[in-house]
Amino acid sequence: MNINNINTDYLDKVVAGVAEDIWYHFGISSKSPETEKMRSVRAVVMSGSGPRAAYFAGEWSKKSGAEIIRLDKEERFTFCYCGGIIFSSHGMGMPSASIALHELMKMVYFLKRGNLDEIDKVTWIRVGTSGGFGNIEEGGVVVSTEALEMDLHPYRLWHGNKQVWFIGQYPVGVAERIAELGNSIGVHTITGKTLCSHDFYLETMRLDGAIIFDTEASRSDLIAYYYNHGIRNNEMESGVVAGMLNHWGFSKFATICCIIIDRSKGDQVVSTPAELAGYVNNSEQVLFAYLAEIIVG
Ligand code: R2B
Repeated sequence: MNINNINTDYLDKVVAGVAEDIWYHFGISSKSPETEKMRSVRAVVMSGSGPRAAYFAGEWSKKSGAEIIRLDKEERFTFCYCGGIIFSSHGMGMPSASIALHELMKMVYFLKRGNLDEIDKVTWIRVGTSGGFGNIEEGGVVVSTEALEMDLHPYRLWHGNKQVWFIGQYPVGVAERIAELGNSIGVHTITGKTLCSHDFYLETMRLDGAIIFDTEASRSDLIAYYYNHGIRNNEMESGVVAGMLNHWGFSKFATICCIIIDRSKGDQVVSTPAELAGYVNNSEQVLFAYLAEIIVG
């Protein structure tokens, strides 16, 4: 872990009980009694949608026999704790996901009483949906090796008039192991770079938004350009996930996304609800295979 990049001045006061940290968007604080039941957290699983986070917790409860602690406040994020795992939603897009990440990282620091070795043992996994860039069919799964924005540079933010840069790399050993497990259970799983966009329509070169920048030809050219740079899928949160977790120096984290549309074929998600459920189920199976290995095995 990189102690210089962690706001220890503030977080250590919270650990000591001198300050109360209110994790406002989750409706819980460092003084809430629920925290005592979450001290043995070993993984944080994040998904875009709240119902999906709750569903994951339900599945983990069936497998582990552990009870689910579910927080009442759900208008921003859904949060469940079950059997050593926090299951949380992060909403859509990097501004939303960054809020969830700040509060979840602070929570983990508090739960592990600021012990960096214990904090680093926590594995972070985002599981989501994405568009594929050519060599992977709908229902296949991509595990990110690096997250890049549309200019092929990693996540960055403005601080005043300066840009603050983050690192987009994912731990390769984790990504490769997840892909190996995915393939071993019959889900076509590849590793590759992920394009992380700020917009579902324009930045992703769609021609079906309210505003367009592209033509069919420019879209095809751009998809080929990204593919040639190692991009295998596109979603909207992997950049901030890698950026913030790398900043603290976590060693184990991943983004696992199923493909719900082949972007070289079009823009509209035309799969039926049953087909979509099947695609999403593939990423869930890969997730649970990995959780079984790191938590149970
Ligand atoms: C994948 O799906 C969402 C957009 O439909 C977004 O959160 C993402 O990354």
